[in-house]
Amino acid sequence: MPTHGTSLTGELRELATRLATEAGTIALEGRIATRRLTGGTKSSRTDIVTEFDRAAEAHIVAELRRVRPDDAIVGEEGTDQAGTSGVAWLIDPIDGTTNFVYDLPAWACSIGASIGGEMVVGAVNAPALGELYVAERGRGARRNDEPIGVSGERDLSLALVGTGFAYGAAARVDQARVVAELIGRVRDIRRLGSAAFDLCMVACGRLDVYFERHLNAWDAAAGTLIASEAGATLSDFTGGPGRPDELLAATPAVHAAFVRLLDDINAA
Ligand code: LIP
Repeated sequence: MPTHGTSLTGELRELATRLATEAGTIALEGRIATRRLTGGTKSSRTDIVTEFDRAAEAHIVAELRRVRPDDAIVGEEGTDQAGTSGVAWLIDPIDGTTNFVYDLPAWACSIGASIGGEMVVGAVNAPALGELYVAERGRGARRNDEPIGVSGERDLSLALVGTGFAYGAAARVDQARVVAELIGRVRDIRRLGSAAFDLCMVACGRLDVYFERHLNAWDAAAGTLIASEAGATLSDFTGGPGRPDELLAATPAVHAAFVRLLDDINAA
């Protein structure tokens, strides 16, 4: 079984970086060239998939199969390939598809790679903003190849908090209840529209906290590694291990206070 922290993780980092860049370019150039996007919906009428979600994933998968044919691959748009190498890829070709369709810039191509089930590389490319976030386990996180780190905020009442909402209306109503109860106890709320991008915002200190429920593994895989390598504390809403269904990332000094706040308002 390969181990991380070796030249293998360096190879995976370079591959994830290249493919996130190439797939992001495919999506961005397609968006610019296409006035009226075509596509369909998935879990609900608002859960959109476009031709460029599919084209970006197809490019990533074709390259992974060419360069590393024995790796496992799971992608949001349907790729589900078993592997024998111990390396597994989690792909969200366009995270923040609603923003992409509405021509809002906060969307990203997110690619994560794990070895033996442990995430070791993450790349999140936000091409409409010209920002590429990359992390390799144990080697920090970078934006456009410059080191990044979480904010130094220590006062929860001054924390800028990001969140998001599910595609199901009933879940969204409950999530909005939580936001309504916490908004008076933090600086403000931001709903940027892409979990991968939100996690990178915590990583670089533009958000102090990000929390969300009902994500998929591909939404969060790369971004959680980038946030963690940038110094964020990752957990679920109770302070236990984070997971896509209940994810919290925070600059360390306000993490425990935010967990207490979520408990106070019965968010979990
Ligand atoms: C999106 C997430 C976002 C969430 C949206 C949606 P998608 O993923 O990144 O955080 O609030 O509802 O799930 O569907 O654009 O890949």
